[in-house]
Amino acid sequence: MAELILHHYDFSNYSEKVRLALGYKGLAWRSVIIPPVAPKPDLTPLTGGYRRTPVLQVGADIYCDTSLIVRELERRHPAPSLYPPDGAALADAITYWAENRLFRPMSLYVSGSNMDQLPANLQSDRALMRGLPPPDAETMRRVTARNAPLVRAQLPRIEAMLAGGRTWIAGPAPTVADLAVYHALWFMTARTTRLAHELAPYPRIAAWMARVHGFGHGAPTPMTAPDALRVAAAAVPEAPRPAQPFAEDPPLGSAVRIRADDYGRDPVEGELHFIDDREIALQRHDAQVGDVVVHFPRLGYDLRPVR
Ligand SMILES: N[C@@H](CCC(=O)N[C@@H](CS)C(=O)NCC(=O)O)C(=O)O
Repeated sequence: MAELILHHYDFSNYSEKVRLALGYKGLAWRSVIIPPVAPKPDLTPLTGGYRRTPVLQVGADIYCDTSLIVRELERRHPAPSLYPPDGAALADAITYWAENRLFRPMSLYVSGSNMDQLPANLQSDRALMRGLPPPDAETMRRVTARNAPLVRAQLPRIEAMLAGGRTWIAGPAPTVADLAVYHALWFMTARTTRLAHELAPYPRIAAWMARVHGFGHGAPTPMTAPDALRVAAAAVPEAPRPAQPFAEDPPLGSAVRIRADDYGRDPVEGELHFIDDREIALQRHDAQVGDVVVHFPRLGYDLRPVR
C-alpha cells in the first residue's frame, strides 16, 4: 500500500490537526518539511499552485485542506473513527466555528504577541496571501489589541462545552471537532508560553487538552522533498470512485479551475476527474512528476470552468 506522506512544518497548527489524527489512528507516515512561506518549489509540482499547509500525498494523489485530509485518512483507515455516525454532523459544524470564528482572532493575537519570535518575512507573506499590504509595527499592535478580546471572550465557552463531565467536545467519543478546537488553542503556546496565562483559569480545557495531546503523532519517519517528488513520478493516480455531480457541475473531463474561497487563493487548473458533495478532484500533468490528481473539499473552494 502507498505510504502516507505529509508535507508540513512544525509550528503549523493545521498540520498539528492532521498529525494528531494520524496519532489517534495509530498510523505510520512519512514527514516532509516544507517552507512556511511562499515560494514552495518542491510542493508546486504536486499541487499545481495550492500553497497552504499541510498537504497529504499518497503516491500520485494529492489531498489539499485538512477538512478533506482528515476525511481521507478516515476513508482509508476507518478505525478508530473521528466521524462517529451520531456525532459527525455536529463535529463538522463545531469545526467550522473553531477554524473561522475562533482561530482567525487567535492567529492575529498570537502572531502579534510573538513578533520577535517569528521568521522576519512571515507577516509580509501572510499579508500577501490575503491580498493586503505588509503590516508595520503600529498596525500589528492595533491588530493584536483588537483581537485579544475576541479570543478571551470565547475561552469560557469552550470551558462550558466541557461542563457536566463531558470528556470530548461533540459527544461521548473523540471527533474531528476535538482536533479543530485543540489546534486553535495549541497555537496559543506552540512557540512561546507568553500567552499561557490566558488558558490558566480553565481547568477543564487543560485536562481535555492533555487528553487530545495524548493521541500523539503516530509513527513519522523523515522523507526529503525530492524523494516525495520521485514517489509521485513513479506512481499512477488511483482510479476515481463513481462521481456524484450536481446538475450544475461542470462535466467530468472538462477543463476547470479551483481555488480557496477565503485566502491563499492561488488557482489550480486541470481536468475534472471526480466530484461529489464533499470532494472535487482535478487531474493535471506536470513536467516533473507526470500525471497527478489533486483533491479538494467541495465546501470552501470555488470551482469554475476554464473557457
Ligand atoms: N482551510 C485550510 C487552512 C490551512 C492553513 O491556513 N494553513 C496555514 C498554516 S497552519 C497556511 O497555509 N499558512 C500559509 C502557508 O503555510 O503557506 C486547511 O484546513 O487546511
